[in-house]
Amino acid sequence: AVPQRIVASSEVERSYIMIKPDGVQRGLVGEIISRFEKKGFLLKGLKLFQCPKDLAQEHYKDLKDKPFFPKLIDYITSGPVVCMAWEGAGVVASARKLIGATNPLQAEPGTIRGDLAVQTGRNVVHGSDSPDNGKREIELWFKEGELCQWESVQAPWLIE
Ligand code: IDP
Ligand code: MG
Repeated sequence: AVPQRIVASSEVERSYIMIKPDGVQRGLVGEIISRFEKKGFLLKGLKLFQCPKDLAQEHYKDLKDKPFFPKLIDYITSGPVVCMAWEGAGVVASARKLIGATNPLQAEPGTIRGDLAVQTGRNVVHGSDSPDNGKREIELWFKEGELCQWESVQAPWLIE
């Protein structure tokens, strides 16, 4: 395999991870970020952001016909969210594992939702469900120039 650090950034897998308004209100920002940091993925973008309604609707457009859609949009726009772009081979599937099942009561202990939440409608964090959606969502939530090009000093100790 080609070492990750010499792959052009556009080819590197990225996931859009977002701490939802309940995670921010409950003081879980540091805890949630640290799970991804400790795992060894690379943080490429980070901001606290009050999401407008149209952006929330676009982000969740695949769910627009679900009965809970209006409540979901109210929830996501109810307070600031923390928007993040995380990078690394396999980051999308791995982040979904770290996050746990959509319903926090079914999420395994040790996962973010399994440890920190009790209801689907307040499940504290979002993670992209495919590399294509990771790219789409990062382009949706971040503007040109908001991502940083950098390399962690840990890289040689994480990737052989
Ligand atoms: P995911 O966040 O685990 O990918 P999705 O099915 O993509 O789950 O749903 C997106 C979000 O919509 C969920 O994280 C949750 O906040 C909300 N949601 C999904 N299903 C329900 C439901 O049955 N009731 C209320 N909210 C829901
Ligand atoms: Mg989803």
